[in-house]
Amino acid sequence: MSCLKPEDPDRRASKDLDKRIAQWMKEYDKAIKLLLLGAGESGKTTILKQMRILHLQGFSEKERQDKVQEIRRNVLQAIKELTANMRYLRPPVTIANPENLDSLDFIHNLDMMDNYTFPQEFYEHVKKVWADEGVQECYGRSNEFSLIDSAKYFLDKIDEIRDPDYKPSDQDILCCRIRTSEIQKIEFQVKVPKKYGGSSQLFWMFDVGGQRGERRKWIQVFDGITAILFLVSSSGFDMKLREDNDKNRMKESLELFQDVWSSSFPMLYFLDRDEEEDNEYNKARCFIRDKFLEITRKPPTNRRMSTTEMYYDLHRETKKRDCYWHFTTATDTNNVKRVFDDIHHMILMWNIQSIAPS
Ligand SMILES: Nc1nc2c(ncn2[C@@H]2O[C@H](COP(=O)(O)OP(=O)(O)O)[C@@H](O)[C@H]2O)c(=O)[nH]1
Ligand SMILES: [Mg+2]
Repeated sequence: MSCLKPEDPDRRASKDLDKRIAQWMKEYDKAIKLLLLGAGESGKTTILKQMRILHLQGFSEKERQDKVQEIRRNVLQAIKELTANMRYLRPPVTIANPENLDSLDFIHNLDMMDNYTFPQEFYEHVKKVWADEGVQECYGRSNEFSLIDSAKYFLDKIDEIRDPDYKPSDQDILCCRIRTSEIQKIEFQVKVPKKYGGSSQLFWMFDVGGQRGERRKWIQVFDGITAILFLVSSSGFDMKLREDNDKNRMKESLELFQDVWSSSFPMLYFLDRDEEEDNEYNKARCFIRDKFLEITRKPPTNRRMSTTEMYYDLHRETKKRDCYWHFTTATDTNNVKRVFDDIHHMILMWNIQSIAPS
């Protein structure tokens, strides 16, 4: 006669949990969908490029070749924006060395043509103008007008960029700004640490145009999003929007964050960007962080993003919202890797919590 021992309740619970984890691991193959949001020029496309460097094969020779013209166009845009704004500053600045006036004229007369061929003469003029003390003073006040972030980065390396055999580095590609107006999606696999079951996890990351006119497109990718990565440029607190010169960038970003926060998405990361260790800058970015965190602590408001109300209501019932923030530099691959590892870890923890017996 055999005697069946009643099963120890703890063992049973543990077995149940194993089963649920196994089930979860099956589900787990499904993609984790991350949506990058933030105002224009907050670093969304840069983060997407970092994912390609970190989790895919980076950029091919052909892509590098294609970026050459775009980087040269960034040089042209930077020098045009700088020199065009000198006279509009209050008080205005003028060119310091009159010998550079011809070069200034040359730049003023250039159009932002797509097919401009960038003769060597172009670089000579740009170099002279960029070195001019008046232009440098204007650069020092570039928070007073719209200037592409990587202006100094590219203008300082003009000798490399003018080389007919110039091959952009990863950093050059990260710093190259092109306006994104379509939704872009990349897929990549990330290794899961052994303690969480090993194997790998599929991620989808979406990048959408951040400028105002493009926001209605966001709705197309909202469905099934795991988390939103919201980017805020910490250099934007004293800058105006490129698309609306009366609007402060941080204010715009706060309003957008408020909208996204009201949307009740399951999890929300707030990334902030910065690279300077300077104490004053540190204080400024903490101030910015606190402004955004204040929004997350307010009781929910009825402010919503138009047509998605029903969707939001659905999620409000069932999903828990968290908000985590990081200071990060989107152009720094190691920094982004650390932040992304953190995000991945949080998602794993979040999934484990959602399957744990209550
Ligand atoms: N200095 C600095 N520049 C950045 C950072 N993140 C992005 N940029 C630059 O800012 C510009 C706009 O970034 P982009 O990713 O195109 O912004 P998006 O409009 O949100 O997609 C690009 O030239 C980037 O190289 C950052 O953390 N620090
Ligand atoms: Mg973009």
